[in-house]
Amino acid sequence: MNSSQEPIPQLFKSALSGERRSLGKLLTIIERGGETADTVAGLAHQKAGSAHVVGVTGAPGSGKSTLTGRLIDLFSKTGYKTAVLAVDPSSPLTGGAILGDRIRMDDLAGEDCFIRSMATRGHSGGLALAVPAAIQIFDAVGYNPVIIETVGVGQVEVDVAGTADTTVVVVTPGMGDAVQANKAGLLEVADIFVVNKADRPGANDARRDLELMLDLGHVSGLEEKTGYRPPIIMANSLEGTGSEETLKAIKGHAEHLKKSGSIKIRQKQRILMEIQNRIEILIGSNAKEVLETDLGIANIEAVLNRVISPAEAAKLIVNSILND
Ligand SMILES: Nc1nc2c(ncn2[C@@H]2O[C@H](COP(=O)(O)OP(=O)(O)OP(=O)(O)O)[C@@H](O)[C@H]2O)c(=O)[nH]1
Ligand SMILES: [Mg+2]
Repeated sequence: MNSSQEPIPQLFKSALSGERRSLGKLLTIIERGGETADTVAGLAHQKAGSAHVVGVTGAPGSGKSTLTGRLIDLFSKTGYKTAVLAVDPSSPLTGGAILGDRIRMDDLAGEDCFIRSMATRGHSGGLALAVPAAIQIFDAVGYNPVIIETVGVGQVEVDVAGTADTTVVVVTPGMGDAVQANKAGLLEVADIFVVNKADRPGANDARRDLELMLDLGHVSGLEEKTGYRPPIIMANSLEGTGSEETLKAIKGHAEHLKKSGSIKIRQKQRILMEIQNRIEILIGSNAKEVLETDLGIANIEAVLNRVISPAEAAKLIVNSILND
């Protein structure tokens, strides 16, 4: 049973019929993880598969939420129901921005959009499972596109962004931001660049840096293979300039993915990553229990008696579980 004591299928049914409170409850279950979360994710998986997933990533404070708010507005004007998942970094330093984000985005949000932030609560494994599950739920209940906002700092965030159908990387003028983004591995995952805060000095330099890096091929070989070059858009998201262009670029990239067949590759990539994460978590979380079984005890003995090494013991145990 879940905390709300409502059966999962019932919650799911009312979320499907557009009940926002039920959708919120399902997302809370997902966030908590465990078997119940897997049940919800399983139900969602059956109905998902039509939403376009857009990753919006970039340094803290670069304007991701402000831009996302603009995009929500534009999408809703053209009849799209947008869902936003703001993945909060677990760092207490940036934690204060969460509320601000929500208020800013909520100002622009109406009935036809759903905004949710999700915290890592310190365990990255939780995020690795909760984000794809949340995407599936939004998708299943009819939101399209699903926007994932992440701070592009850690590997998990880059992974989340990298498995979106379309990844928007936000950079700002000054302090070699474009170069920093390159170092963080963000250029490789970018399908669209937005130079935000273009009202500030140095915006053209940032644009030039990005063009140069694109010319030098610091971006994945995708460009040659598919004839797609990530556009660079200048934006002032406070005023809304550049957001129409960003929307067009997202639609253009979606079209490109469909025509080139790459959309299937991206979807497969996302599923592969989820299964891989789940395997790692499954194996990892069972490691301690396995050591308490006969198999574990026998191998520990063998290591203690110096018959086999710890590395050999671990391999023997894992192989024997996999062949079970
Ligand atoms: N001058 C200027 N300020 C902007 C622009 N876009 C956003 N801001 C401001 O920059 C600050 C950060 O904006 P957010 O949208 O919260 O940035 P964020 O990337 O979502 O921040 P985190 O989620 O905390 O990483 C806010 O004070 C915004 O008002 C812009 O185009 N120009
Ligand atoms: Mg934000």
